[in-house]
Amino acid sequence: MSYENLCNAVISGDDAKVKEITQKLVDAGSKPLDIINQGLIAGMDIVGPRFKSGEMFVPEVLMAAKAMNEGIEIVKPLLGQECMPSFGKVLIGTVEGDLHDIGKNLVAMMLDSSGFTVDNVGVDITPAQFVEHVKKDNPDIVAMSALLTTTMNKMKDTVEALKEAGIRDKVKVIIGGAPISHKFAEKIGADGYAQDAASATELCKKLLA
Ligand code: B1M
Repeated sequence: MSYENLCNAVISGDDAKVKEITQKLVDAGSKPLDIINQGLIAGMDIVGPRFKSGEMFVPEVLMAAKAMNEGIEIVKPLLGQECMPSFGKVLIGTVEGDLHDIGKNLVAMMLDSSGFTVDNVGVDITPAQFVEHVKKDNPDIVAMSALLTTTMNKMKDTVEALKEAGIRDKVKVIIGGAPISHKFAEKIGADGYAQDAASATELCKKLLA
């Protein structure tokens, strides 16, 4: 059993195989962090670009992320002093008035499986609620999703609310969702726009580098 086998099992979303290989690597004395980085996360690192290029579709990505999480669950208790690596903390939610969460959850899952700490605060999040979460949870990045043209302006309101609360400079703000564009992100003063889950992960890594 090798890290490559594990990586391939993640890519094919085969959670039974991921569990089996992860356990065998643990039993063989592999380091938990090596299993995570060279097997589990390595698999998601391939899934991201494949999803972006259209080689993989939403259900396959969700299966891969689920499979990866099964492996993480086995390894997590063994980490002991070795801390889970984290690129940073991302607070993610769908804006006020908007209940669409499939894409937002996909972005959250991809970030989580790429090594970010993710605080997924749900849907219909008002600007004031985003501000409260930022104050309470101290994220590095606020990620907002909107699927409706009628709710996308809530992203602007949230940026304004962060400014009014005096905490805009403490966080990076990224936005995404079907009606969103680079131009809109610039217009409302966000730090970035991502078209899909893989790009969102790349963008977060870039913003925190
Ligand atoms: Co709604 N809906 N919906 N809907 N829905 C759309 C968005 C719509 C385009 C359908 C249509 O008319 N053709 C349309 C919006 C039109 C517009 O505003 N221009 C629409 C409408 C009108 C509505 C209602 C108003 C319908 C009604 O009740 N009359 C209503 C609104 C409810 C509300 O939110 N208040 C409504 C309700 C619903 C359901 C509840 C039935 C359901 C949502 C279920 C759920 O999410 N739990 C639903 C669905 C499923 C859709 C469609 C069919 C699919 C959306 C989806 O999940 N796509 C959608 C039509 C469509 O897109 N074909 C539609 C798959 C998902 C993986 O993609 O969300 O785009 P997506 O996410 C992508 C990227 O956008 C990006 O990454 C993801 C992965 O690549 N991304 C980010 C998303 N968030 C990101 C954040 C980032 C970065 C990237 O960084 C922060």
